[in-house]
Amino acid sequence: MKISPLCIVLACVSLSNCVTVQTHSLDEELYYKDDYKTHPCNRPCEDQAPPRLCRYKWVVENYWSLSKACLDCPFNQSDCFRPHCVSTDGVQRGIVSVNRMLPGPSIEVCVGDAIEVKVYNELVSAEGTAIHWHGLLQKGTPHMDGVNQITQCPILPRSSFTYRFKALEPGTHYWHGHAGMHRADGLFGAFVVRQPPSREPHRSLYDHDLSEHVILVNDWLKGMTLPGYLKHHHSDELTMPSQMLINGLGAYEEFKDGNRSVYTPRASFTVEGGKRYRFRVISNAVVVCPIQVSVKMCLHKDFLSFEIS
Ligand SMILES: [Cu+2]
Repeated sequence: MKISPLCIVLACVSLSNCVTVQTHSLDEELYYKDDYKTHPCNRPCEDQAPPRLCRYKWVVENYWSLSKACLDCPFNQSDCFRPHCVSTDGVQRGIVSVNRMLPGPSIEVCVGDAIEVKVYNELVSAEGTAIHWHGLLQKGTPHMDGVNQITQCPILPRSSFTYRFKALEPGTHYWHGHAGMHRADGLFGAFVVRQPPSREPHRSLYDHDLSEHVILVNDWLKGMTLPGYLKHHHSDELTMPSQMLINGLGAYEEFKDGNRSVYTPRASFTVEGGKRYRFRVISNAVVVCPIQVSVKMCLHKDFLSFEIS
């Protein structure tokens, strides 16, 4: 059992949060790059169907964009989609990630499902962390809201904490780190709560509501946020984001003889002509908000694709 001195001083709202933190040994399988599309809770929501228990294992780490896991990315574009390759805007920098993904794993469930997320803190920076479930009201489970030092003690380094709550609010939400600058350094992801078509007020407006049509937008610095924040507030220079990322992908460009020759993959979304799609848009803006989103349509022979910038 570990209880940080700070927890005691601040008299945590729920002491049980402190005592359930436990040390652990990490299992390699936790580093598996989970494909959210195959999670059993990501399913069509049906009337009368019983709710499910939806479990996730997350490892919060300091990690690196364009790490050696990326091999020849961005020069070989397929390498950019290798497990644990976080290509972002093509600029190498430290990040804070869940399961070495950016954005982190999506949670996609049906309304009423029970959520269980075991979060391991493996930050080498020895910082505490917490995960907030943005948009979920936590009725009956306020101690699971994930706000560091307010509703829980931080999850200490080399420790874990299991969030357990019900997804009671249908809609497009997201989760994010709620300690230090973690949210700005990559600790965020989608949280979609669907409901049966009979209860979905917008159901008549679209034919498909797909995982790959969730759009997560965030502003992105060239380096870790803390030095940028300090520079912003204590020097004459403002630290403004160099890029916007869409689903973790951004615009690295290398010019040779005046021509763009190399670039990291951009987010693209494919739809079929004549069909209507629901797009769920999430902003994890930290410095720059509001965000303006524009859509560039590309008409191909038998399908339509578009880029968002
Ligand atoms: Cu939030």
